[in-house]
Amino acid sequence: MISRIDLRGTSGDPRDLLPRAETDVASVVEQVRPICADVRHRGVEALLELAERFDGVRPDSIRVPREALDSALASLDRSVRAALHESIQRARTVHRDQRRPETKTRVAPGGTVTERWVPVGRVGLYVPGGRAVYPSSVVMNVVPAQEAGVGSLAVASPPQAEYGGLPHPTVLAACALLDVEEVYAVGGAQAIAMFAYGAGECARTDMVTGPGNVWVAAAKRLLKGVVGIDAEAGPTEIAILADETADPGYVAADLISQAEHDVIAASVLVTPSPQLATEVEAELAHRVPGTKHSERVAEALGGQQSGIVLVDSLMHGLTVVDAYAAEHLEVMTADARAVAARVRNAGAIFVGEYSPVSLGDYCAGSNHVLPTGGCACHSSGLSVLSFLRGVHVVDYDRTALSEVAHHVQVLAEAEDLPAHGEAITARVGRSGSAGEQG
Ligand code: HSO
Ligand code: ZN
Repeated sequence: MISRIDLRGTSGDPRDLLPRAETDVASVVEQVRPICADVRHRGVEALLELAERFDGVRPDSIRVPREALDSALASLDRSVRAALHESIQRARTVHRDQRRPETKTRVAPGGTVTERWVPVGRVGLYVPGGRAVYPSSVVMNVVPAQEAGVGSLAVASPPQAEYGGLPHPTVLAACALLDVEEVYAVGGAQAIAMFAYGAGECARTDMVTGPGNVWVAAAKRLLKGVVGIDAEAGPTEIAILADETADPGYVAADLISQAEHDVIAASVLVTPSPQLATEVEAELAHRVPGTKHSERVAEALGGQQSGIVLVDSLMHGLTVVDAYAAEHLEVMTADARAVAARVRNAGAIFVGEYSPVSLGDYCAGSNHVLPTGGCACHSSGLSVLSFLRGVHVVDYDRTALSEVAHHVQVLAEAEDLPAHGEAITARVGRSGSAGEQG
């Protein structure tokens, strides 16, 4: 069911040989454009009509009433409540440590540059609905925003016909647990447009984050600039770098765990051990039929985006996983810590046999909103830093300005921007001596 890709004996950049999902966001952008324009011009009325068209239900109002949040929390299963609570606590512990103190650098006597970290003012968090109901994603988006000090925070999630036009009750309960009071029953591209332009009670936001399907990704691509975005989240990926010491049952269970998300999810094993490959194939054949979403899993594992990649050695495997830059990378090898320390490109790294991706999805304390599609070679997952801006505060006195004036004037002239130089001359005159200073 899962294909093999034999990279043994090859060298160089393996990217074109590796399996990868292709989601065509660009082709959807044109369909999303009129939706965004409609929300921009007709606001709430457009949102209600779009809900009817795409979600099959017209909510009573786009704003979820406070009572609906309270009652969702009151009727939340006790063990789910306890688990969400634990997830929130652990995420808070980790994300709190990501806060940055301001740094003040004395560049010259009388001249300082301070980097001040300022939270984004207002953020919109998108939480998917429908088949994927992820209260855990509420936690992973809200906690870093709150820990960054974002003052105003709204959540949007699609209205569900079976819940009378409200978002899924577990999503609402998670919002209530996190003290998020501003929640909208709006889904898909139109939710991103609502956050970008504002509509009715929902004031426009400065930034939108959160996962979503290809429509959400297309809306983010279209509205980027009007509003800040985190990333266009693609389908979930797991890569596992494992050697002959790995437990094939664990490897198979973890490949299946992320394949469960979507038929286009990617599960990739990279191993120098043909024996492990064979054992994992046997484990998959044994486990897939027994798992609840076996059809979806089988399609994901059998898709061209998944595979077992054979490599010459662990070193070769490291080259391959770095080139792949997986959203999640598990390292299940002898001395896994040392091997993991050599990895450069992955959204998150899971070390050894007791740190599976599912732990990170819910309760490790790490964030599960991570770069997909190879973006881990240049981007990070969601964190407190995603919601902070580093603002440079430049503070020079007259002496400090005089001391460097000549260099500024020379560079201004070199760029044929003499008015730049004149802004300095107006203050400290034309300084010739700085040239001798070097
Ligand atoms: N693995 C997903 C996150 C998730 N898993 C949510 C379960 N619920 C993408 O990182
Ligand atoms: Zn997951």
